[in-house]
Amino acid sequence: MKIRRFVADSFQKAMYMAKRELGQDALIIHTRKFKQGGFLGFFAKPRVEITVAVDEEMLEQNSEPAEPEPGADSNTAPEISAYETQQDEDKPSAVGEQFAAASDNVPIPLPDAGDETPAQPILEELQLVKEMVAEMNCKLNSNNRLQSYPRHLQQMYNSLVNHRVEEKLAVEIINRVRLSLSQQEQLLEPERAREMCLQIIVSMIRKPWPIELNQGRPRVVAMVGPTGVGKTTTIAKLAANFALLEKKQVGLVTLDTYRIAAVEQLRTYAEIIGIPLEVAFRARELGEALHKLRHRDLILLDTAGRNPRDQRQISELGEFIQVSKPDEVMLVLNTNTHTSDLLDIYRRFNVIKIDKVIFTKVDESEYHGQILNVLYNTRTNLAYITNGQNVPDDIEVPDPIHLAQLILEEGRDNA
Ligand SMILES: Nc1nc2c(ncn2[C@@H]2O[C@H](COP(=O)(O)OP(=O)(O)OP(=O)(O)O)[C@@H](O)[C@H]2O)c(=O)[nH]1
Ligand SMILES: [Mg+2]
Repeated sequence: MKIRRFVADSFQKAMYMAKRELGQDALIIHTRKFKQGGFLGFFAKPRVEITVAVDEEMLEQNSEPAEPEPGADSNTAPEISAYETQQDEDKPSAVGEQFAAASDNVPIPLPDAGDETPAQPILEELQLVKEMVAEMNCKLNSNNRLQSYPRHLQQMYNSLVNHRVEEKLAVEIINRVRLSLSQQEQLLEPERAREMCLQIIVSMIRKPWPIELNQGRPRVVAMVGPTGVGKTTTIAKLAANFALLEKKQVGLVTLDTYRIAAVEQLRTYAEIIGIPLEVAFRARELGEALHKLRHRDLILLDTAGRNPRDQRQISELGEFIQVSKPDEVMLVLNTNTHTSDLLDIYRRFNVIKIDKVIFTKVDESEYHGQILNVLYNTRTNLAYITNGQNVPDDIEVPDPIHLAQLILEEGRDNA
């Protein structure tokens, strides 16, 4: 696979150049808008970069020069301000889209810079609309393209989408499968395509990263998240596993003093496991609590469930996090939540810098695509998944292959 970048002053011009260079079958795998040049942040020109992948076989077939655009010759062809070529198999890409017809649009000529005619804002708006239409065309084309793929690739796409993998991500996965197989393999080897698809999902999930203890000082881990997602139960599971199975010295601190029952909930677990629990009402007490537990191997910090939409609550949580300076902050997410909400929760909690995520209540969720969507979109590592109410059993460091199978194969049942 060859990956190339094209930068121009509009999406359309960049697409035109990519199409002329690489042919109709190239895939847009990423688009980005940015500003270039200017002085002290002023007068910078808006630029559009598209990253395009093409099968080397296809590139050879396309070595014939593409038909010139109507009305475009070497004099009228849009200017490319930067052009980069790169061979990079592993580079993560955001959205995989085919763009056969979209680039057929002829760019609207914009007035020269400095031309302050009243028509300029209208022309710019029109240009924007054309770009949006071109993007929508890309999406439509990707769906049309899918229909021309071998049936098992279409089924794979349906499985992913049925399993709540975002459509654009499912398209990207299927396109990556296609690009990594020869045409013959694509047509005749469905099992090979399935294995390739699993491999691609595994690479998107990445290696899970559970708690690793420090040498000579305690590892401090804070759990944060919305209300009722399972923070306290997850802490109890981790504490029991580290203390009873791995024979480590564990200590608990709770900052959740909003509800009496919350302290009692954790105290009950601490007593059963036989480990100390400190309660901190204010930042000063948090410092004292951590000092008391300084000889422990692991200190787990429980926090009150926070409404991600309440900035005051989030910044109050941030103050506690600043005082305790944990080695890692884990965002606990309920798997049974829509991707858009999960991403919103992540974005709002990430004000306090999230290091890893934990997905709880996997047992209650029929679908698992949300896990992939969040991990891929946020590029955050998964630490654990929990799959039941039993302490300490219902927690595990997920096996990415098993997770990928759940995402692909349970979806297939529903296809
Ligand atoms: N089915 C299922 N239930 C879970 C899981 N983890 C936690 N729960 C349940 O979810 C409920 C809430 O759990 P808590 O641990 O109190 O949640 P929390 O995030 O600490 O809640 P707040 O402190 O109130 O924000 C309890 O009934 C738990 O037993 C899980 O993996 N699967
Ligand atoms: Mg709790």
